[in-house]
Amino acid sequence: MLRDNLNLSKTIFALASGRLPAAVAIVKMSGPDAFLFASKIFKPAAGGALELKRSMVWGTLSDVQGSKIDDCLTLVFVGPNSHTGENAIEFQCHGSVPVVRKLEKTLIELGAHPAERGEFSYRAHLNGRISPAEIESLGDVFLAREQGDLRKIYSRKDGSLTQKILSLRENLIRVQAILDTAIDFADEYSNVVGQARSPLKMTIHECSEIIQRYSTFKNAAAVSRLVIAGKPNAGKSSLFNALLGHYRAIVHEEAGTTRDVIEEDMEVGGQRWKLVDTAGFRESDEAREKEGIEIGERFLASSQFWILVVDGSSGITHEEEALIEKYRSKPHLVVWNKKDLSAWREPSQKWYRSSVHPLSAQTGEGIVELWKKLDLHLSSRESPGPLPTAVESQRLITALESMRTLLAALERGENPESLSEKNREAVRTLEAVVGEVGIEDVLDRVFGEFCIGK
Ligand SMILES: Nc1nc2c(ncn2[C@@H]2O[C@H](COP(=O)(O)OP(=O)(O)OP(=O)(O)O)[C@@H](O)[C@H]2O)c(=O)[nH]1
Ligand SMILES: [Mg+2]
Repeated sequence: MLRDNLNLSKTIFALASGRLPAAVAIVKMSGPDAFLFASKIFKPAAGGALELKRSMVWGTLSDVQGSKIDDCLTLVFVGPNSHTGENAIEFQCHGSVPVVRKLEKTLIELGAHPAERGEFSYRAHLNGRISPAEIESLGDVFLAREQGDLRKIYSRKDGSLTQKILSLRENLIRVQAILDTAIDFADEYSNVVGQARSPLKMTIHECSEIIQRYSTFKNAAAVSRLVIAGKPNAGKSSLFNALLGHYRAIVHEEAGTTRDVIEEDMEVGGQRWKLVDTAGFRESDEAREKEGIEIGERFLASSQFWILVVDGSSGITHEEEALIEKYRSKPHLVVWNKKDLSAWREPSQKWYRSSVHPLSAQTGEGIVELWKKLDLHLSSRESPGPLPTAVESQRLITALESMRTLLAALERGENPESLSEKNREAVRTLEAVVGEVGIEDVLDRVFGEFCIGK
């Protein structure tokens, strides 16, 4: 555990950049001897020695025996004005496995220690450079899976969760007033206490929703599906490829090319979606193709959004009209494909009502506009409301438990004094949700999940 091993007199290092090999590797070092160690193995190309001043210097890295490791850019940060608050060095060398291994071996020989997960950030906290709440948000930035997550994390600062918690607290204060009345008017007990049930249940429901929001964020709720459907040869696979921007699904002039379902991740409206290419809908005797079509329709039934691709050069069929009718209530767009062909005709007026989009999946004409429409349609999927942090969500679980205890006691018909005490406890736990975050709160959760080098 980080806390037990922490020793600020040690100088630590870690590879802070991604997996090797890579164009560039960044090896960070921080601690009282960081500058000393760097000056022993790095020689500036311009001559002289490395200086202890905020700088970026090009030069050569060598091991302790003087044999060259790499040409490298060295960044010098002087404490306390550095990320960790200590003297810190960044070696930006070539992202080659032997270069980085040799550099790490050299740093160990000099007396530096490999950093633990989150140790740089922990030192930054101890040196007053970063608060536990900031560390926690930083942890969530690494957990984020889609661009929309970043917006939720960065907008926490607007205080909307605090506002929400305060309004829920108001509900409990109302419950308190009701319970206090019940103490004073014992003969009206059941009538008065009954009035507490509704605001309490509402508060419980809203707390559960906020908690759910964090667990959905952290555990990446099932990704929504955008299914492309249509009759064989309409150009579904061509559209699938055009949307993904590369050739993934096999496109062929022979109808029935796609036999099963192909899925790829894509991001629309700041969120992750699974784009699904299905086999064309039609009656088929061929067992294998039939299976593909059925799977396709199952996917369509469970999708959150779907696109019907119509071959605009031959027009819409009764089967396709029936499909729109069947899944009309599910959000969708109709793509009027093959606009590049001379046989292509504008859809008849009635189809405009269901958001028809003309394009050519083959030439790409109209794809950008389709993206814009999808962005518009799909970005409103988000559940509204602020995203709590892990600590807030944990504290909300405690508050929820105390509210549920109160509700159970209320249903059992406990005496109003005892209910009143339980409600006071619920108010306290709810107020604690937005209380200050201490380092102990984030220690296990954040540092355990941080990358080495962060
Ligand atoms: N001219 C033209 N041809 C297109 C367009 N889109 C698709 N095609 C052609 O239409 C044929 C069928 O395209 P696919 O994308 O395989 O159609 P599909 O709907 O996936 O077909 P199945 O998988 O068989 O159900 C291919 O020859 C494509 O090149 C388009 O916008 N313009
Ligand atoms: Mg296909």
